[in-house]
Amino acid sequence: MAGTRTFTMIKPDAVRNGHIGGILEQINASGFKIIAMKYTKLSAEKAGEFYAVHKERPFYGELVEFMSSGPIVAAILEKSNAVEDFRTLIGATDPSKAEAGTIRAKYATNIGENAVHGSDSDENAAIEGSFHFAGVEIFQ
Ligand code: FUP
Repeated sequence: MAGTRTFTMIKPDAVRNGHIGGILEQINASGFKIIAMKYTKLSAEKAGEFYAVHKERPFYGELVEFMSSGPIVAAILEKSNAVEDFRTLIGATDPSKAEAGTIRAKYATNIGENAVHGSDSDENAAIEGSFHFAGVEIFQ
């Protein structure tokens, strides 16, 4: 059975461009409940750790630099079929290929600065949620 939680970050480009409110509104309107949330900033070291799976990719250095370039909003979201439904809501990694109306189509800058993160599996949703939040910071 698909899990009920996913993890998201509103990335530094979307925060800089004033889209926190618009993105959270769309997340809520799509039936996701926020059960943990914080406005924070990743150090380069923490960003590197979060994206360690991409370490060998050519864009890793830029990704780490970008993700530590300014504040982000991190959140755990709850909904049935959370991971898949949230990835549908955010759209393709490359915003030029994202469906019209998706969060990335509306708010992303380019493939590297693509406004939001969404976990790609239930397992990663749990790992990424614990990366940012202690159990006492999650409220159901
Ligand atoms: P997604 O699951 O849609 O966030 O995409 P990936 O896990 O494949 O990529 C994670 C992040 O790496 C993206 F959000 C942005 C960055 N990236 C690039 O900069 N260039 C690429 O070609 C692919 C990903």
